[in-house]
Amino acid sequence: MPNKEEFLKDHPYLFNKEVSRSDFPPAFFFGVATSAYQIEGACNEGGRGPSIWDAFTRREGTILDASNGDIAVDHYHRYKEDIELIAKLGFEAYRFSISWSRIFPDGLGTKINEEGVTFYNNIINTLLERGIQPYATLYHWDLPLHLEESIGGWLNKDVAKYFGIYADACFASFGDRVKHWITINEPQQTSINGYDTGIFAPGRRSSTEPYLAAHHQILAHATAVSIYRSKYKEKQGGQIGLVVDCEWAEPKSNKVEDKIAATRRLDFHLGWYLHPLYYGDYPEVMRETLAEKLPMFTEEEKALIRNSYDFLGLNHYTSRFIAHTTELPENHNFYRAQGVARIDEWDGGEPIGERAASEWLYVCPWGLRKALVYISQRYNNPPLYVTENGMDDEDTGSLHEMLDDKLRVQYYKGYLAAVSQAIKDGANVRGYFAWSLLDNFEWQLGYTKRFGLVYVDYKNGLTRHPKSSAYWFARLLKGGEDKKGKED
Ligand code: GBH
Repeated sequence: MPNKEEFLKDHPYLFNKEVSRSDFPPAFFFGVATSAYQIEGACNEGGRGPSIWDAFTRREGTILDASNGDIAVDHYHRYKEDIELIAKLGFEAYRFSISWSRIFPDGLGTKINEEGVTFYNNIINTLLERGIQPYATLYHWDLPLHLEESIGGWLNKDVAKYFGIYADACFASFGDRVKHWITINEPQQTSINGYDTGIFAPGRRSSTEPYLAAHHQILAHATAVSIYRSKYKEKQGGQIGLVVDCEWAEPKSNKVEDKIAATRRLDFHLGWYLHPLYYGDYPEVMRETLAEKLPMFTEEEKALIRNSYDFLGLNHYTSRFIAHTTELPENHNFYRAQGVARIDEWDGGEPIGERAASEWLYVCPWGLRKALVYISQRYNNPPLYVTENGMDDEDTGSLHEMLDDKLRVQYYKGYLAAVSQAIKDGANVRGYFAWSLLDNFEWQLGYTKRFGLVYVDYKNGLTRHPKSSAYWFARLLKGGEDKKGKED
């Protein structure tokens, strides 16, 4: 492992006392992000059909606190109040996701559900009235349950066709006002956690299915992009892209085998999706390692997927040291395939960064700069957005304590400084979204972890209370002018 003191000497930007708006280009903007299943609730209202997460959360033992998103934080009924909050804090953009089964309840695309369209029209119109730019994600993990049950969901190639029909309906209904579209959020999580570790819906454990689920997500993405470009882009003048997630992989040592292992890890995580979108096929190292497990693209499909994005989004939270290894975990096919060890401490045993509430999340701002610069250099400097970045707290303290989220303020200071450095290094980063506006349903961890800038009081009518970090952003965005709340 690297020596902490020596390593951090090379990262002086982290020790800037404050970041300010002037550290970013004038056109750079700040937003907040959410996703439908995590906040909306109203699972049986407005004609919504069930999704795979409704079914998964009902299976015993899947969710830490046995909860679900039936009510979530009731955003479906409180969207006006929530958008009011976004405006009050001074954010200029809002990234939300559309629930596929609110638009097409059975996913097949035969009959559009007008109540679902009205709900998202209300959101979009309310945002625009407040001068907030909508960034819409078409898929944040909530596949219509009927598609899972009737055709096998992401394991069936036809899912790409149905996704195309759904995307088309969204472009037609909302594209006069939505100018930034994200097809799929973190395809890697659906592939690995949905089909390898099984901790996410649909909860399968297989050594081959993750590669099929990924393949079909790539085709679904490219199908939607091709529809947007041929039918809507010219008229509507918007942009469309994909959001990938990536933990930064820092080589454990200067040894060649560790450096190669770190690059291999990035190829398995980012390259799995970005190589097809850029070159038309998977990274060579995945073909070599996975052989016949990795599906093939036809020449026609290669032409469809190549260059199928106007921008890329990166969701980034944390980093690890990576070493070459041949001792591989038994129960995790994906790590076995990669031949890497993932290390969370410095030389001497100190954690790689301060631990957030989730076990996987350590505060390592330097990794975000490296990840952005890596994507820029490896994929020909595309327009980039940080589409998620944030940390969680354990749900322990009193309301008063939970609102004083000092570590989150530190987190954002460090990570924003890292974004500003990446831009100075030449990365074409155009905007940044904090995850998340509200405390919400954190998937397999239920409501036990809180990622919000705004506290949601689950025991008292789901009332919203901005945390110190929210006021910190408000001051940053208003250029230092003091609003409500106090400095940490
Ligand atoms: C994002 O994924 C999601 O887009 C968002 O919906 C979510 O709320 C946010 O993260 C916070 O988690 O349990 O050790 O196997 C980021 C990628 C995927 C990282 C799930 C952690 C679980 C790791 N995350 N993963 S583990």
